Amino acid sequence: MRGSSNWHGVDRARRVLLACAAGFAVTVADAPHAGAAGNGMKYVTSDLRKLPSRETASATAKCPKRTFVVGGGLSIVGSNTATGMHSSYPVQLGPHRGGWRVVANSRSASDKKLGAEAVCAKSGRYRYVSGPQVPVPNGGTDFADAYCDEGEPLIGGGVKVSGTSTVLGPGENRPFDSPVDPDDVPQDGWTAGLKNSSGAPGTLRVFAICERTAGAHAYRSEFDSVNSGGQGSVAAGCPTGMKVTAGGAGVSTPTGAVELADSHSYDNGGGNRAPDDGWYQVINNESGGSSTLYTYAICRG
Ligand SMILES: [Ca+2]
Ligand SMILES: [Ca+2]
Repeated sequence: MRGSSNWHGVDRARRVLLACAAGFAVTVADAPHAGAAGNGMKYVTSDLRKLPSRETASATAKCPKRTFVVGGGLSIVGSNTATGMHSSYPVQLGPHRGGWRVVANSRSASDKKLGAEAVCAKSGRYRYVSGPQVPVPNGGTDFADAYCDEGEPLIGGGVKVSGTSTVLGPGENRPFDSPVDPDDVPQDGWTAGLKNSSGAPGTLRVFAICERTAGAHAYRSEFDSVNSGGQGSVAAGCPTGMKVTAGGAGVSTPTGAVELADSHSYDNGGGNRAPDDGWYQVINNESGGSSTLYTYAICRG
């Protein structure tokens, strides 16, 4: 089965409690010409880095100075079901520079390469919300969230998992819809889940990037089923005239039954060569049955 849907997933009422209880670290960034968010987006990719056999490796894409990181992702060259996402999250690289860092897992017998992508806005005002660090004991599964304030819609988000185990990585990583607001639009925050089977304690942290300027936003999802034992991908496109700022993935199977892999923006033509047209996501389905992958794209006019 394949198609479009409303935002999948049952959002957890406990998120509201978490948002109230947690001491979020919040910073606010103002552009030199705040106000007119416009349509200016830069898509920056890092140099390819070696992803050695049976190790983790990281890559960082740097936004141009005085732009604002709003999303990002990773690519694995020569990816297979033994390579996947460990972490993918925004970073501050200097007083006026942000970027996107990714960590990839390899359980593969051969070396691969990985690259990071950063999506950078040339203008606008943003709030960067770092959710609480959630401990996930060995053998356990837990979730982490970061909330945007009402009236400051989500424009991107990411996830950071601790450690260097090549079996650690988020089982979902996506925007979500608050259970208490009246709509079913996932503009309220970012969430991720981790099943820890590494043999050691782990932690999970989620970041939400929230837009403080007025503007048009669209939240899109597409889904398709992925067979057991294989890799599968789903692309979610933005409406004509809008540009993708970020994206993520949810799955129908329990967190940890599938591994997230490549996750980045893509170019569908549309009059330019910029990868501004939507979000592309790959999963490794190691569960015993088929799993449905929901790819999410956040788009801005
Ligand atoms: Ca909502
Ligand atoms: Ca394009």
